[in-house]
Amino acid sequence: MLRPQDSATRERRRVEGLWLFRLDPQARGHADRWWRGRLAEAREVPVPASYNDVFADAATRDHVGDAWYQTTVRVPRGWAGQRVVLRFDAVTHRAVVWVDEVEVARHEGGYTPFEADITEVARPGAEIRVTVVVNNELTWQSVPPGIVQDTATGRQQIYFHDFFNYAGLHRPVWLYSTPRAHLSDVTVVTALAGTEGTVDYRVDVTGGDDLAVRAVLTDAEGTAVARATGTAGVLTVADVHPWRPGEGYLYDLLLEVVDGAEVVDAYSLPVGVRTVEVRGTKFLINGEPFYFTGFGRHEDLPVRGKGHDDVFMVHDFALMEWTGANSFRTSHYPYAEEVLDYADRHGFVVIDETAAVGQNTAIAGGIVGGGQSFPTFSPETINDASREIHAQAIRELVTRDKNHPSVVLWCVANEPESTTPASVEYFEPLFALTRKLDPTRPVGYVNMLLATPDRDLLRPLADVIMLNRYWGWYLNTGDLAGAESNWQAELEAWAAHGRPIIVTEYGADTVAGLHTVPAAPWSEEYQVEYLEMNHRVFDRVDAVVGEHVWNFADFATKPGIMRVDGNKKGVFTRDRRPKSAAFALRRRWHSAT
Ligand code: BDP
Repeated sequence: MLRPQDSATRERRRVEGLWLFRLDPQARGHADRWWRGRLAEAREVPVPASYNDVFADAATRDHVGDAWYQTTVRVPRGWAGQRVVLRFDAVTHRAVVWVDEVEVARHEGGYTPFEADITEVARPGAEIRVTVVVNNELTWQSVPPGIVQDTATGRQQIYFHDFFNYAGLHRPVWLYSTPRAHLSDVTVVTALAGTEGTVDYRVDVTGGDDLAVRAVLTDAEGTAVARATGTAGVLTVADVHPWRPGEGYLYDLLLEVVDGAEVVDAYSLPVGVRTVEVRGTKFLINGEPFYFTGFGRHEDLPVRGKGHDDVFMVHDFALMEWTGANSFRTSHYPYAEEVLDYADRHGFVVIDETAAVGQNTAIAGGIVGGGQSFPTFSPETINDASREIHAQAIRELVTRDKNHPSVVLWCVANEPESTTPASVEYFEPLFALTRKLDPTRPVGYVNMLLATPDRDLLRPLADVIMLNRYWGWYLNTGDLAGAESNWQAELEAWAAHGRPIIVTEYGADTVAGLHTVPAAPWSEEYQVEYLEMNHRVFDRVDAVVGEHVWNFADFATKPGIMRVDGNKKGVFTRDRRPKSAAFALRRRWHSAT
């Protein structure tokens, strides 16, 4: 599915602003067919945004179930004869969409796009009514998982991950046109050999099998550097300017479907020419060892929740650059495509993660899960049906992000159970699927601290070892000397496997403005000393090829006795003010590069 764009043959418009909005706590909307007319008893809600925090009542914030959105939009008259498509970049966690009285789309999964060809129901020049029902329930058969409980006081959502279960129309909604015969997919794979680069391209054309395709690659100065024809081909670039970390050099690949002299459809794709490879304990980009500095992050903002916001996107990148970060992980779900485009253009390196977080009842069954215990993988909990939903999420992630040069590594799950034969059985096909979908990038999962090197069983499936470790925080709390020696011993055990290691999380909750002498947990001084201890350990273990601090900024979580107004492991506060740790990281990361 190609991202909408304006081209010589395509147009798009954003369907944003204030939509009508109504919660459906009694789940009546489907039976009463709320899509059949103007949504009654509706409030206004901004799109894109999470709905949870924009109002002032707990019923909206904590709503479990369906929420209805509705707007009207006029289909441009000039689109007559074109294909008309309605696309949602992300609706969390699932959606059904109607145009007027016709159901046009259903989608499971909160962080990847879906669309509907609405040509038959959208008459150019006419206004259409778009109704969306958003459901935010997490069950054993969703990614991420959860449990919905009916209690005497209402429905409650239990979930096993450490960030607030925001819901809504989180990213842009588009109405766009394409010609009837159109490009429907593009895949590029790039390679480097000395000063020469190659771009292998493959396109799908729908509705025009007999039409020809031509491809032109243009450099950043606007000079055409290679041309080819056909639905697949190789473009060779002499004296190639590679995409590399810190320098997001992009070519433009213009693809045209042609009928003789007539251009039937045109689509252009930014292309970064680079390679990625794991060799021994090294992670190579363009054949050179790469060391990841940066953060695990969240799409999380005051009031907007997980709503995409260009202002904060640019600001967050600026702050990451200021600290000397060269990379980040899309913890714990695929981020907005705007973020990946920005990373492409600015030479940021991205570990791209699915929304599979919380597939681990060893963590969930304790404090997080309200004291109940369940097997993680079983016919009654995470089962074959869940795995199929997880597989679909991987398909949608790879399909969406395969052409981004910034993406160098797929992460299939964060901290899943990884110590049981059931976990191997669950994950083996998912690793195989990811590799089949994209043979060009390494694949991994993020290991959690209970799955020590002697107990973890998933490592042989992964190309890279990714570890979340909290020595000095959850373990050896307040005892950095003890933490240092335990951490060193554990990392050496992992290093013995001869794979690159990225420490994908290390962090300490820190209340901005809390200062102590000597350094004590929750103070800014402790966060700094905690990070310095970690860095001493990393610098002593050659196989460590990356450090991502948890977290870039403080973020919202569900309420709990482990959290004070959310998770405070941010190097920046939720409103992006630096804690002392930000300056310490800046000193280390700028001197390293
Ligand atoms: C890790 C999780 C992350 C949490 C973090 C923490 O991957 O989502 O927020 O711990 O406890 O286990 O701060």
